[in-house]
Amino acid sequence: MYEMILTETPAPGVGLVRINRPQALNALNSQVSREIFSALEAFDADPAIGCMILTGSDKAFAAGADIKEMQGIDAVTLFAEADFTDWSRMTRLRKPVIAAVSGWALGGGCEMAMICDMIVCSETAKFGQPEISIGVMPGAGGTQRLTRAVGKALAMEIMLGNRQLTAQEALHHGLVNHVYPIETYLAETVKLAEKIAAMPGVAVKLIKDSINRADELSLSEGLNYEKRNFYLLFGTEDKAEGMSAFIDKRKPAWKNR
Ligand code: DAK
Repeated sequence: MYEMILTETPAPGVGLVRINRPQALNALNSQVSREIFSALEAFDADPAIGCMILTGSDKAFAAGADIKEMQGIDAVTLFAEADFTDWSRMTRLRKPVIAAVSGWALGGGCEMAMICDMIVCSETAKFGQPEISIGVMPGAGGTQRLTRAVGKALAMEIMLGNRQLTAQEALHHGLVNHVYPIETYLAETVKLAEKIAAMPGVAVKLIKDSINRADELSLSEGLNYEKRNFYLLFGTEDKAEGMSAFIDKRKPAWKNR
């Protein structure tokens, strides 16, 4: 069904998408991007899945959008070509996505990791936005998401000076959640995803939704938005089950409803 990605469910409730274009360091051409978005959307719609992982190989998460494909594209084609430009498909996923990054996460690779809700990486991970060195600039969120993550001064240096961040620097500046040895980063990501997948599903979606609003709304609008999502959860079976289980001193059995 897919040619440039692999999918699997490595643990209960966890859907994993692996970018598999090793000859080009997982460069994201329009077919790879389309396959990634479709596979994530399929997991998002699957009631058996509660959390997703997007990963690449140990050598490269993704070395950016495909420069060989972009070389032949003009501005009007780019504007009209939804497959290449519509990365917002990823922002519409309702279940959490964790990027498991090892090796290169450059340009669109770094941007795709940042669209995910969390990033776990190996000690070999290298994050950067080198678009300026090929005469362009980030176009899938780099100037916005990286700046929010690491602050203006460092973001300027990364994007204007083509500075790369090591895994430890990325951890220090709040871009990633965890750094693990290359042998274990993926297994650790699966453990985290499995833990999230075992949580009540409606609450998971509404928490993700509310946190992502924090970047978009004023504090008072955000607090109002949060409150409405909180109220909504009082209509779920999982709210009744969670509170009863606490009082009965037993483990809750979530229905994700
Ligand atoms: N595109 C195409 N091919 C790539 C590639 C890329 N980004 N990165 C690597 N490759 C290919 C190389 O051409 C080479 O292929 P062959 O020559 O063997 O056929 C193979 O992968 C191995 O690469 P290298 O021989 O270069 O490997 P090295 O270990 O020497 O170097 C490297 C690794 C990652 C430092 C180097 O490959 C490199 O600098 N790659 C380019 C990194 C880069 O500039 N990335 C940013 C691209 S611009 C948007 C969405 C996305 C974007 C923009 C808008 N919208 C939704 C609007 C994103 C733009 C970008 O990412």
